Amino acid sequence: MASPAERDSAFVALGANLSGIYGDPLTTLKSVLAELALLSREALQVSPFYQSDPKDCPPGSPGYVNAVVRLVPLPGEDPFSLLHKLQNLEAQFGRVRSGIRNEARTLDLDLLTFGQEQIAIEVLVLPHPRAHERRFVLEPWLALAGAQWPLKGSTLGEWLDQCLDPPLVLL
Ligand code: PH2
Ligand code: MG
Ligand code: MG
Repeated sequence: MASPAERDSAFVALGANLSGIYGDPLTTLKSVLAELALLSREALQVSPFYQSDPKDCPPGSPGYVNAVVRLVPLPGEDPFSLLHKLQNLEAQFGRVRSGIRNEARTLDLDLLTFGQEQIAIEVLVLPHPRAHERRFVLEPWLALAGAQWPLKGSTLGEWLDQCLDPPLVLL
């Protein structure tokens, strides 16, 4: 059974590997926290910030800064309305999409989970389909209270133990 904290939480992964209008990647991620707080009924929980090697990115891609936050969605919010707001924030923070897979970006906001919702359609898959194989997601996520992989099988900690990605650098 999911605890109330798990039922009510949405977890969002933050990433950036390009400087933008708000400054370098770390400054960008810190700046967007104020905007994310407006999408939460409770105080945002924020993981530590980490530097990570680019994974599955075009050759020569810059290193990333990553973190995970927990928010409690506003009344009436659903996964699609929250996704839309996250995408608007990416654009507000200078994200440009040229269509190249995993190209460098000023801001990436990935919805990892929304309560216990399971969705698999083209625009949104929940839980995030690659979260469990990425150290840059698992490690910050595990730093937050209520973090739990919502599907049967492995726990977040077990996914992290199995993960072969290189270590992150704590910022
Ligand atoms: N995001 C990706 C692809 N690769 N690598 C790191 N280290 N951090 C990311 O946030 C990241 C990535 C796709 O969104
Ligand atoms: Mg991403
Ligand atoms: Mg994304």
